[in-house]
Amino acid sequence: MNAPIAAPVSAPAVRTTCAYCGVGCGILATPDGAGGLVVAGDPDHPANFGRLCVKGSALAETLGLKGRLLAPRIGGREASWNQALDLVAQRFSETIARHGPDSVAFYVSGQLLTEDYYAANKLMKGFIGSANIDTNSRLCMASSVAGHRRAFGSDTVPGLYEDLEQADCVVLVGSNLAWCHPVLYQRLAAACEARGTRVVVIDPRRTATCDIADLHLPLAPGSDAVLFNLLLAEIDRCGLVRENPENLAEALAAARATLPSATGLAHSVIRQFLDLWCNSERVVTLYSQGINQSDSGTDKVNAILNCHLATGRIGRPGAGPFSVTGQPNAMGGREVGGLSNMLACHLDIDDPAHRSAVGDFWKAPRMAEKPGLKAVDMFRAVEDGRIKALWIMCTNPAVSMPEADRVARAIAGCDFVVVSDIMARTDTTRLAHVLLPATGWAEKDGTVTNSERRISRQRRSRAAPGQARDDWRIIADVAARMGWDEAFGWQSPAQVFAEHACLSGVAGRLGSDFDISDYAGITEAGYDALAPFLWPQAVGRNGGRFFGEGRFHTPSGRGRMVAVTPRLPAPAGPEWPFRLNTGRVRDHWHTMTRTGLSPRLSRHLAEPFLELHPADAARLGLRQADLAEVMNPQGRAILRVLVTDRVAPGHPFAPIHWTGDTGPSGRIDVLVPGAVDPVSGQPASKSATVAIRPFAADWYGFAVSTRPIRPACDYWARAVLPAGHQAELAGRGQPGHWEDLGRELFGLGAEPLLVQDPRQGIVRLAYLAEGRLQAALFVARDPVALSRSHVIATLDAGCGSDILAGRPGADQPDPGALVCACFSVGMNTILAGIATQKLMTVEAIGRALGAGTNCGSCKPELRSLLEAARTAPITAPELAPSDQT
Ligand SMILES: Nc1nc2c(c(=O)[nH]1)N[C@H]1C(S)=C(S)[C@@H](COP(=O)(O)OP(=O)(O)OC[C@H]3O[C@@H](n4cnc5c(=O)[nH]c(N)nc54)[C@H](O)[C@@H]3O)O[C@H]1N2
Ligand SMILES: Nc1nc2c(c(=O)[nH]1)N[C@H]1C(S)=C(S)[C@@H](COP(=O)(O)OP(=O)(O)OC[C@H]3O[C@@H](n4cnc5c(=O)[nH]c(N)nc54)[C@H](O)[C@@H]3O)O[C@H]1N2
Ligand code: SF4
Ligand SMILES: [Mo]
Repeated sequence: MNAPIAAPVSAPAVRTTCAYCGVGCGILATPDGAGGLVVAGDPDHPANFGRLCVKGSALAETLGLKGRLLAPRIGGREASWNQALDLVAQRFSETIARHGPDSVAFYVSGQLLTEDYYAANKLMKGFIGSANIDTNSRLCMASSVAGHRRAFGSDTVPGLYEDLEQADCVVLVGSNLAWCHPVLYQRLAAACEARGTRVVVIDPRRTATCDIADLHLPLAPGSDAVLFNLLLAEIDRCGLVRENPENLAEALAAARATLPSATGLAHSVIRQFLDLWCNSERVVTLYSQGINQSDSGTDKVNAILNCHLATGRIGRPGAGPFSVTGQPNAMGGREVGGLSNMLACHLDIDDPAHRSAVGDFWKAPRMAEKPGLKAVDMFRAVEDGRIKALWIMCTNPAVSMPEADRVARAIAGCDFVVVSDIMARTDTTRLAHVLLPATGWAEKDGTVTNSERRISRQRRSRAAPGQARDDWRIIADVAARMGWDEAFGWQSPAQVFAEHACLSGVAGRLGSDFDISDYAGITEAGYDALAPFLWPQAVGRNGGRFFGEGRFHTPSGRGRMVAVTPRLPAPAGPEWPFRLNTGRVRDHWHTMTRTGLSPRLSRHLAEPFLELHPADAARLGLRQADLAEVMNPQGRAILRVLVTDRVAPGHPFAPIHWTGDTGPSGRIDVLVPGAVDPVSGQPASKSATVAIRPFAADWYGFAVSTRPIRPACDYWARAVLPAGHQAELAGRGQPGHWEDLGRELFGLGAEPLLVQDPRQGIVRLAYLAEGRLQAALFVARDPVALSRSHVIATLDAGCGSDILAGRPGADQPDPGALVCACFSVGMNTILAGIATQKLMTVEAIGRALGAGTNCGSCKPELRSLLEAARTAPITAPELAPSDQT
């Protein structure tokens, strides 16, 4: 892949917002005249000021029609919209009539736009009359929401992004900001450079984010509340308590009773952290899934909030707790009340006055009277038949839910399942009776809210493909067929937005912090032109920080501390001795239905893996690039071993992204139990206990092909390439004739070039057509060692039988594993540059090789290569398990 060079274009740029993470970067999308888009950062957007990370800048590569769901389907057969909508409305109405409103459910997503989300929530909570609508935000933000509500009396994020730039100290807890919120990370890194901001990373793993850390606390997983209780006790000891929140004495007593040992950290390291936090008036504690995704997640959140409440370091420039949201519209979902225990506009479903205000506004025939089922319980109710009709929108629970196999079975066994998605084949769409094709990013209009409460427009720049429709319209069409055409009679997303804004005014009068009633009368033109703005936005209230004056949404108006007695994860027992940490990689998004389409994004880490400490690896007899079988009573996965001391002994890490479609034995949530936080109902997705052993494959393979590869062996993982596809393979037993395996994999009948050394178990096949490489398979008894980058570069290019050597000729350099995705710069190229051109800094590498000069996402890796080159010659690939040469 060459560098992304903007083509000359004439059509005007459309201002929109990124499809991916909660940073919410502004994008300028310009039609390229050939059906595609050129994507650039919007220099005027206050979230990113022109920056984009690698995922955002690769958005244009993911917009093709390949794999899209282009027409409704019933039972696998294409159907008309009328047939599909009639069927959905009829089956939901019948089920409700026969079994009551709680016999149906919606499972939705923080990737819906606010208008979509508002429509779904209104239909379920006001018209069907159940609160059985929950969202993948339950797996993501629920503990933060619950913690905010306990502490502030409302789910309010107090701070702004600029606080990260104004702080003297930024503490990142359970957040891999460098990979998961890259542009925010770059803003922080720039502030460090400019004003020497001190950065602390609290994470059991040494992540790429540690690149800018002054201090890394590799605490024992789950012990965060211990650490923040120690901090609270220290705050008190130093006389830093400035405020008088509720429960101060109780929280302090609990804090004083907490012992440091459970953190597993050296005393001196804890001391440094306490001193740094206490001595920094301007301190931001930013947190994410390392806090939320825990069976004590809400307590962990409150242990953090306690420290900010006690010191009054909240809602002031450079000071405050900061829960960063993951999905592009996680915040919008909270605003519309998309969680089963919320109402709309941050109102409370348990409060009769709130229910009747919303009911009156909606002219609702049947308001939900009580909270509905939370995600894990919802799928259990699907499993045992209490839920008989389920509509899943914009999320892939057969992959991403804990107990994923059980969830998939539950969906498969449900009487009636509807899935709205943009893609035809996901692990979840496969299980649906009715599939509804939705428009995706760049094809739809609406709004999203980012982590700092900034509402931005997503704008359409392309026509809807096939028969795809906007999610809000699909929901409204079903609602109309269920008899509520008037309440769902919107003609545009602007009208939905205006209604939501109007309702927020009602909520504002009831004391809600979420009030954007200034926009209640917004016109189509106003909506088209809407510039990014912070909420609230109403008479006398606009934007800014919350709680700086010490007034909260609790009945007393004071902040509320929570006495936290840390609950620690039970030690892993002898049978399942490892605790499996899970999370994200730099270049993929969740279940990869979009990032998996981009060759550029698929090269960084092309295979599911298990990061394992060298001591564990030695004990288990596992070497770099071996396969490991990871199992527990719930499920089993097979993963490529990446031996690294970035993880602690006993605490391996695996990414969440692989699916039945890209790597079926890499589906990590089959191992994650359905244990949840008792307050928030959020699953503990980062702490499954597992056993690990070598997966004894008899053969390993690496394949490339210009056409899709169809593996059917014990282990496989595939990825797209610029000129086709690749797959890593492994199996037990001998797969008979290798030519047959080739035929099966590639669907090619032609005679391959073949070299074979049966004694060493080596087989190499290459299929050439007119001198160009169409497909190749490299098999060995051990993990296949060859130059993958060379083979990949040769695919669909001219070659001879020398391709079977699997490495470039002596005269050609081998670039090695991909590090910089934007400019396709490999690790060997960078190491060679460090060694021969004496490149000593990230900037020097950028000047000489281009790496790191576009989106900057790989800078932490460049720095660690520099560091490694300084301390020792590198022998094993540092990052990508897939390029063992
Ligand atoms: N590249 C990329 N970016 C993304 C996403 C993506 O899929 N890919 N997804 C988006 C979404 S929806 C989300 S929610 C965010 C998530 O963003 P993050 O929360 O930053 O990402 P994770 O990798 O899930 O987990 C963060 C860290 O928590 C650590 N951790 C595990 N257990 C503990 C613990 O007990 N204590 C502490 N302190 N840390 C612990 C892990 O080691 C991990 O490094 O990312 C968003 N951004
Ligand atoms: N073990 C473990 N499990 C986890 C996590 C973890 O850290 N560890 N993290 C959890 C978290 S924080 C999250 S957020 C979830 C994410 O998990 P999911 O939400 O399941 O993952 P996605 O791949 O983002 O699924 C989005 C789906 O919506 C489709 N889609 C995209 N755009 C549109 C659209 O405009 N309309 C419609 N209708 N569909 C669309 C996509 O094709 C895709 O199928 O995973 C959770 N699961
Ligand atoms: S940081 Fe990257 S993924 Fe997140 S919004 Fe910005 S460009 Fe998109
Ligand atoms: Mo998330």
